[in-house]
Amino acid sequence: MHHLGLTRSSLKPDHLLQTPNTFIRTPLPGAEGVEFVVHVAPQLGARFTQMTAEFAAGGTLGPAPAQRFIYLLEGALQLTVNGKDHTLAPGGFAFLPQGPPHTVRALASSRAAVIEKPYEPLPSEANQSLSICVGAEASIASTPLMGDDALQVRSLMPDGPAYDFAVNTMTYQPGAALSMVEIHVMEHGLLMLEGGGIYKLGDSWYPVQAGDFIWMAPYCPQWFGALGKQPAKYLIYKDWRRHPLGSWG
Ligand code: UGY
Ligand code: MN
Repeated sequence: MHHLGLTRSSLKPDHLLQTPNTFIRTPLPGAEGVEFVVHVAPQLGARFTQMTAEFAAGGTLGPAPAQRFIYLLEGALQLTVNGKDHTLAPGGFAFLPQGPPHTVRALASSRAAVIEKPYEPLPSEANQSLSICVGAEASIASTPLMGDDALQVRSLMPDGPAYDFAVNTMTYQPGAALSMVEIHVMEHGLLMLEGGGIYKLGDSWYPVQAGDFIWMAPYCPQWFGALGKQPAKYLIYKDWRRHPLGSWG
């Protein structure tokens, strides 16, 4: 079915809104039984990739070219790393530093958000050991953003000087909103998980809903307000804890 060229998707120099009716699937090297929607990549100016991996039962990911973060959207995945098996249920996640090999196999038809980022080492040798981290979002305590109980943040990545990106979920009660328009050096990859609302990106305002993906370039003005009768929730990536001048910092 076609829609006479209509879509909510929009690409501007400082942001991308990509809605499911514009998703194109692609295979990637090493993965079997998996199709990928590559939402954002260095080809667009981003310094990371974010994809949705759609697994058939038994499908496997290929080796990671960089640090890898996985958040399971639906289904069940088995992660094997350092000789240990972990089963991820929806809301389960894993951070895998660059280097130690791992395997990811779908125990059922599954969908996962996959974020990959080349590691930016600190100039000093200190504090550079990164730990594998496997967890479940439901067991992470949430904190209100800037004291607003209607906007709760869960940090899924370990924090510390060695880690160069963060992945959080943000849950907005109906009517909750960011308390300010943010403009910052970090870029974002954002997957809407539940509900919807209005996203301001640059000088544009977009209705957004579960299933949509957004990339925000560094300094893209951004604001979100949740609409509707159910909470709105998104998964959000940002680069973190690195000097903008890179190895000079
Ligand atoms: O962490 C963040 O910068 C977050 N508050 N940004 C956003 O939700 N657009
Ligand atoms: Mn932000």
